[in-house]
Amino acid sequence: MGNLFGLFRALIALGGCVASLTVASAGTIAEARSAALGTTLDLDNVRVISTYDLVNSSLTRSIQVDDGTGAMTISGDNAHIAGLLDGKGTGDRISLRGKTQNQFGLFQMITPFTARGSELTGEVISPVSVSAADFADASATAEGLESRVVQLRQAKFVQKGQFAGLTDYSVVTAFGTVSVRVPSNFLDVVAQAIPAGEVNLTGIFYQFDQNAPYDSGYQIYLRSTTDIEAVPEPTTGLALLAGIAAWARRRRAA
Ligand SMILES: [Ca+2]
Repeated sequence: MGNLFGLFRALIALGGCVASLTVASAGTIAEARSAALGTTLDLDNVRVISTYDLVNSSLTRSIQVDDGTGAMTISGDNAHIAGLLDGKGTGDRISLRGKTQNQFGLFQMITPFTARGSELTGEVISPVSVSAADFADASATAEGLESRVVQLRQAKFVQKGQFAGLTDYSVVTAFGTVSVRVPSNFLDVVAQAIPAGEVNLTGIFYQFDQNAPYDSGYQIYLRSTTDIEAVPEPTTGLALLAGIAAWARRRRAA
């Protein structure tokens, strides 16, 4: 029995060697995107930018990574993702091998994964500032923003009440309306009050599009209550301006 097990392991190892010979040369996220879908390839030294579990399942999850060429989502069983992270988190770096996939327009890397290393670098992730135009159908910027941590400023929810999981919301900005999704029932934002006033929203730039050419369905995926920041009332700004004007008048008069 022990010998059989040993043989089995040897065969798996051999399979691994054979597979490694057929891995397409990649390295960067841009190279992964330009390869044919379903290609097994390497991502080298990509930065983990978000580890919030946005998959509505207790068994599978996703994370987002970026490098100098783009960002992407990595999806798999909890154990597989934990293996890739190897105890590291947001701001740290990982290298991996996986298979590319397009799921409803979202470019991803899926199992089988091979963890190829990780590094504790603790970089600070700054959200990329976006506006409503970035989310428009056939937007020229959307694919480059996909899977990035983004921030949409001065947005107001159309809906009232409480957030529910697996639900789309709309926010109105000065430059148009954007779709915001609570992608899972397991997030802390579920059952929290939908803010009535203006907010700055952080989240993941996501796509859900069931039809080729996959150039629509862009949304922000909310991850946590900490992604919602209240914007001070406009009157505060006006009061400040009035205060400065009064000070200037006094200064001139002095
Ligand atoms: Ca896409």
